[in-house]
Amino acid sequence: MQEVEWIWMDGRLVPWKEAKVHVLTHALHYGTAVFEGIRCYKTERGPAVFRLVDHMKRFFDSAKICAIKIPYSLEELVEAVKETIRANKLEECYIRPLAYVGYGEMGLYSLGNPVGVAIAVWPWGAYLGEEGLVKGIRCMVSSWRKLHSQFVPPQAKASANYLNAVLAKLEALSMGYEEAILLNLDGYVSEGSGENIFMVKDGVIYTPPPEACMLMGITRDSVIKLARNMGYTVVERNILREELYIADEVFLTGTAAEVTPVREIDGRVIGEGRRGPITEAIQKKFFDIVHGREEAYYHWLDFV
Ligand code: PPE
Repeated sequence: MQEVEWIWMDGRLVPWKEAKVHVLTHALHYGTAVFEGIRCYKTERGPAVFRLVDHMKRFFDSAKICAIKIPYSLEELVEAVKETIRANKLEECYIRPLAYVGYGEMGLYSLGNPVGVAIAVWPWGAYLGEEGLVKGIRCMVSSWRKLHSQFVPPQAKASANYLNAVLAKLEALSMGYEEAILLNLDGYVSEGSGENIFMVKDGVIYTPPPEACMLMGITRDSVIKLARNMGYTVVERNILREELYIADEVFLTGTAAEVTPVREIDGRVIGEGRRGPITEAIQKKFFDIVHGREEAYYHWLDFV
């Protein structure tokens, strides 16, 4: 990863290399941490963070679900994000807020341990490759199932949940694919290892509903809204694995992945085997919005 100068840690900016924790930090042992992934884009009016307050609200919601008490207010962390971007003089970056149960007592009961908060920013290009954004990527349906909400809460962006995602991602790459799609315990499509999923069939856009055990993505929400504003019908309903195979288009959404077309799943070519027209239209609109070229969506931008 590309290092920058400063990381915000527990209320102050510390040099990148000094942003460290003790090896007996609770979260390292038990995954007791929550995080966010946010992007800041270059616009004509300077750097702008996409849906910063919505991401921070989800950060606090994730913490609440996991009984992690963040010792700052939402407003303080929103300001801390902007301060960190300014301090590092970045025009575009990825932003990673993290709240973790720190060093104190060992063992599962952790309510007495301090909670540490960090905000790191760094330049991060296309998550699934520049070529992937244009040509589409190849995915496999993972042999790992998506975590069920009766085991751990998928709607919390909790570090512990990501072992599931990491296993699926490693498997997909070891099999020569670029990304994994996970089914849930009911056998319906849930999401990608780090993205939500959409499919297009006969001009209608479909995406799994909240009960499909995925993270409620902010990019997913943005795409549903902008697609509806563009006149498309978007339906939230359960999707079967084989429906993906015969879809006209499939695409993934996420802060890191942005809007990435899928051109192949499990060796089946999706549609024409390249970025489909509806995916392209949505992707173009998304990039116009985040880069500040759409005044109607300025309310989604937080200028640094
Ligand atoms: N599902 C999962 C499991 C997920 O991790 C993400 C984001 C999404 C859906 C999309 O959510 P949103 O970013 O709000 O649209 N994944 C983050 C972490 C990726 C990583 O490799 O780390 C991200 O995109 O920042």
